[in-house]
Amino acid sequence: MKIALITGITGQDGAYLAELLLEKGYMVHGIKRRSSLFNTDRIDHLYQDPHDKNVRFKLHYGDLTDSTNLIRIVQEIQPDEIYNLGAMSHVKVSFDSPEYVANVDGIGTLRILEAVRILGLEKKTRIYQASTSELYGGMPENKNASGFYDEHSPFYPRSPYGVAKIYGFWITKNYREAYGMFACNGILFNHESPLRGETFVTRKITRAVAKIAQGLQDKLFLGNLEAERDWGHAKDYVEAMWRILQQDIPEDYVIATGVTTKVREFVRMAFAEVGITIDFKGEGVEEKGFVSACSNPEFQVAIGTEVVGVDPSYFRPTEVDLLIGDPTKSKTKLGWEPKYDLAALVKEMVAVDVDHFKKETLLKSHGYTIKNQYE
Ligand code: NDP
Ligand code: GDR
Repeated sequence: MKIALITGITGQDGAYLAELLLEKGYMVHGIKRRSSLFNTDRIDHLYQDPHDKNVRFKLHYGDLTDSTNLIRIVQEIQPDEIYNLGAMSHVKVSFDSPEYVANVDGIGTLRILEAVRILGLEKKTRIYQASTSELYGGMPENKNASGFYDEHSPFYPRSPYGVAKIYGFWITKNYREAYGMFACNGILFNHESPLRGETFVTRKITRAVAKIAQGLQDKLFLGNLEAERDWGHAKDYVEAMWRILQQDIPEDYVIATGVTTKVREFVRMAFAEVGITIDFKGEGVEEKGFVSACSNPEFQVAIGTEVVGVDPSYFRPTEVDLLIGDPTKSKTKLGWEPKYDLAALVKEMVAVDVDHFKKETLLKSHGYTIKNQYE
């Protein structure tokens, strides 16, 4: 039985990857941080009682800032594969805690590589590093001749997060070249799902759509509506991570859909899922979204209602305007093919959030309240 260790197992990708590896018959170990509240919502359905026989899922307390802890865990479990997904992953927040993000996302990657090296596991343990399209920074002049970012495009990170991740990228490549380690970067473009953190733009939008449609929220405030992203589904992307570590030769791969869409268009698509048509008027901070039609009798929102506004506090000091990736290498070498397109992704995310808030409303109407930590 193969043994995998996932850092960041409590996050969006960690949860999908753990599911995938369990399906493939792996013993899955994950590192979770100690928290004063439960932080395992996304993986609670995978929990196995440690007293049971044949347990294949185990969590360990730990942190990417603590080498001693990482070395101990790697020594104890002797993993065949490590997926380093742990990170402070919010680009905007990285401007507020730049030193922390450098420590976790940058030096944290070094700590994983060193743990493997110190323990003499260079030839046994394969390492996946969660690199990101944020490395490119959306610089238009760095796209390839076809207008995409690929494995050869130069990097120009535009946030403390991107700068920390560029260290992670290069140290992974360096350890591969210096010590012959099977260490690979997946340069993943944005990927979303119903498990996406609530403060990333897609999930913020789908949750707000679900609440506005049900009369639980009046208005959604966003930042830059002009930003364009290459959005895929996290479920497809964790499959690519696994494939990267199953190759004969360690290499770096871009994982993307090759299609880019504006934030404003994502808003339109999400509202359309509940039968609400949005018209945008104005420009920049003056831009607003109004309901121009509401075709679903279940969700009545009056025509003309202002449901979207711009709040400059969500703008970033330096923005990544447009990202679009070229997945040719991953399609040809890994045989990877995404199953979801953006329409299917939006449909699933909105449906899950609508269902969630319907249940919450039902509970409230019967005198129960659920405290949502994100509100
Ligand atoms: P999430 O923010 O959902 O999850 C991040 C995970 O990292 C959580 O489990 C979190 O724990 C954990 N973590 C945070 N800080 C530490 C720390 N100091 N030590 C150990 N673990 C820590 O991210 P995603 O699942 O979306 O992304 C997974 C990885 O892929 C990240 O590295 C991200 O930067 C990268 N990435 C993501 C993309 C995307 O579009 N989703 C695209 C490209 C790269 P806790 O639950 O306790 O907060
Ligand atoms: P990103 O994702 O920064 O690309 O990083 P996010 O969803 O936060 O932003 C995407 C774009 O939307 C614009 N935007 C807003 N963003 C947020 N969060 N909130 C808003 O209200 C809002 N309004 C507009 C942003 O300015 C941006 O242009 C994600 C993370 O998962 C990273 O960890 C990962 O590396 C990259 O994707 C690839």
